Amino acid sequence: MTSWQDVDTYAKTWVKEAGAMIRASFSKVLDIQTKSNRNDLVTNMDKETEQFFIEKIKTTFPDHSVLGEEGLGDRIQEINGVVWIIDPIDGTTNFVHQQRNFAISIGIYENGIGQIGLIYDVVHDELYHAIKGKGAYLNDTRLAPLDHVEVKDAIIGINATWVTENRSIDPSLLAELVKDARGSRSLGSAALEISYVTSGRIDAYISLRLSPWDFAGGKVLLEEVGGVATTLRGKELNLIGENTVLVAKPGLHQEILKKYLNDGNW
Ligand code: 2AM
Ligand code: CA
Repeated sequence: MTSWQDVDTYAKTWVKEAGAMIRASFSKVLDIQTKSNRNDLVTNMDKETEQFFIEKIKTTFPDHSVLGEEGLGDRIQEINGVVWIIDPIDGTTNFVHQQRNFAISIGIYENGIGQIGLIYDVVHDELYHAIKGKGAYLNDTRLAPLDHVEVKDAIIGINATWVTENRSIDPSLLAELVKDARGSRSLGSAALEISYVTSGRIDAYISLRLSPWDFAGGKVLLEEVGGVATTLRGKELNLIGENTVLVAKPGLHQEILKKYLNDGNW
């Protein structure tokens, strides 16, 4: 039986290797395509990076499965056994437009329980990592448990989409939150924004539409420092399919849910 420590060591080596390949790609011409619409970009690097992980995982851990954003892994209906939930590039729009503010995100789950979380900010060389029960780290520094903060002193990570007319939520609900908070920020990579909550750079992060690979790694990291990740109705996140996501420091999570989201009854 392989230990999580061993799996983590392999995963970290591969993440660093993939990061170096992505950095090297900056000097080459990218092949950019659109997926569901013209704002939904995918590049050859998204696909090549996912394929890189799949080959490494299948060779080293033949009984592990892979759920990847680009769909090159396994067809997964349930998180049974060990599943690597991978976003090879989270924040592809940033990758294409800014060559920064994107991340490799990996969550390794066993029968639905998160065991390892890795999020690599490729350009800043910041690796957020955690093994369940052993604390969360940013590179070599252990991250402190999250402290309490109220909305009025909080920085909220949120995309302006959710405070303007949209198909998912009445924008006036979250507009109130943004008005009451000390500030709002939008980085454009859910994985990085959840890492930022984990390290205390922001206090909460909200999205109305995320896929499992956007938050799987982040959820493991966040829970190691006492943070809370649920849907915007306060329910457990579903690892199969899309979710609304509210990630925050513990007391703040409750305050947002209760005061701005009517205890999840919106
Ligand atoms: P991506 O870059 O891997 O697609 C902000 O756009 C964040 O939301 C990013 O983390 C992005 O991930 C994710 N995202 C964008 N469009 C999405 C969609 N339709 N469904 C789920 N996640 C999405
Ligand atoms: Ca992606």
